[in-house]
Amino acid sequence: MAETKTKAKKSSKKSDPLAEHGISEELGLDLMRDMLLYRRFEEKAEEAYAIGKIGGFCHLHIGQEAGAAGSIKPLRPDDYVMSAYREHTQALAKGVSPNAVMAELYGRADGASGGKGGSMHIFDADCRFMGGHGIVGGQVPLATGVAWKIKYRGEDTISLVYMGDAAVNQGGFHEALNMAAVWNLPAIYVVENNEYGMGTAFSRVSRTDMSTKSAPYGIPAHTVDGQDVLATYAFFRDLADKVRHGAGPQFVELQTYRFRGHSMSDPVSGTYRSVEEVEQAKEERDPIAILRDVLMDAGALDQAALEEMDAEARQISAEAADFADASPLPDPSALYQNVWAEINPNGRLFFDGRPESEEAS
Ligand SMILES: Cc1ncc(C[n+]2csc(CCOP(=O)(O)OP(=O)(O)O)c2C)c(N)n1
Repeated sequence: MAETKTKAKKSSKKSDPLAEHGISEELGLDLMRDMLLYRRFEEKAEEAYAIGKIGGFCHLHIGQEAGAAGSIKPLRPDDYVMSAYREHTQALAKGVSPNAVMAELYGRADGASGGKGGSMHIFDADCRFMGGHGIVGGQVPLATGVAWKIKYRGEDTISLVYMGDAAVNQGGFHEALNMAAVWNLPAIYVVENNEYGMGTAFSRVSRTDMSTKSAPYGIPAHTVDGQDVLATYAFFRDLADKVRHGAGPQFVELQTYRFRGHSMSDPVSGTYRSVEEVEQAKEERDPIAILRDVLMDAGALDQAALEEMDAEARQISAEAADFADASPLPDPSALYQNVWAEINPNGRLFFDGRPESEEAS
């Protein structure tokens, strides 16, 4: 009788994604907090752009938040992360403050890059967030260089780089992966496959599936549901550990979807995808709603707690916008700073083209 009871209980039991992925309720709630901040932060940026506070390019990550939260949280603070231009939330995930990210979007002196980089070039060496790169695929060889430096110096960090699906048809991607494979570098190449490169569907620019792209170089490929933050977190927790211990370079496709246009100046749908397609994705593939349901089913979250978290995320984002608005424009002299680097006579690298000391000149 007792045995039958246990069996019946087992078969009627709902799945428990937290336990399946070895993630505590506390960590699940943290991931929720992170994603809510990313969503509200991007909405604030969207609002600021609409009223002319932010100019130039601005590519939002709305819909893709699980990728940033799930893949960066398992990393160590001294691991390196590099990205393309859809990188605001990844910078936040790597520890760059919301104020510094927002001030950079506003082009202000207190921005992460001193207001000279803008939306596409957020950079913070202390957080080991190595940009923000506007050239499609341009960051891939650079991150490979970082991985080479890690190996050359015998460090135990890793270099993780994000790119969009369009980057895998760039020459630099292939050269970099080949070098990383030959030298067995501690690099993780992450494609955020949101199905479109601007208005071009990936299926129109590749005869083969994304998972084949690293095969010519002998680099293992992995496919992860990038809307499921728990699966993403668990996957990167294990992968980062393997790469740190010598597994060599890895290629990961995060299957995701963007809920907004390519950039702030583009329509959400347009001729390349229908309004219905976007609405369906919002309905079925919203990473925040997916985690909310898991946490509520597990009894770890209720509506009041969710609203409290959301209010906090909105507050941080609003404060970041106020901070950015109050920050001054960069001083004109900043134009001549960080322009080049030179090796001084002591063999040390210095920046700004200015010697570090009298003797060094
Ligand atoms: C070398 C280069 N070619 C063209 C562009 C113009 N461009 C900017 S974004 C983009 C599409 C990139 O799409 P994807 O890599 O899939 O990233 P997503 O925008 O979807 O995140 C293109 C072609 C560029 N920035 N760099």
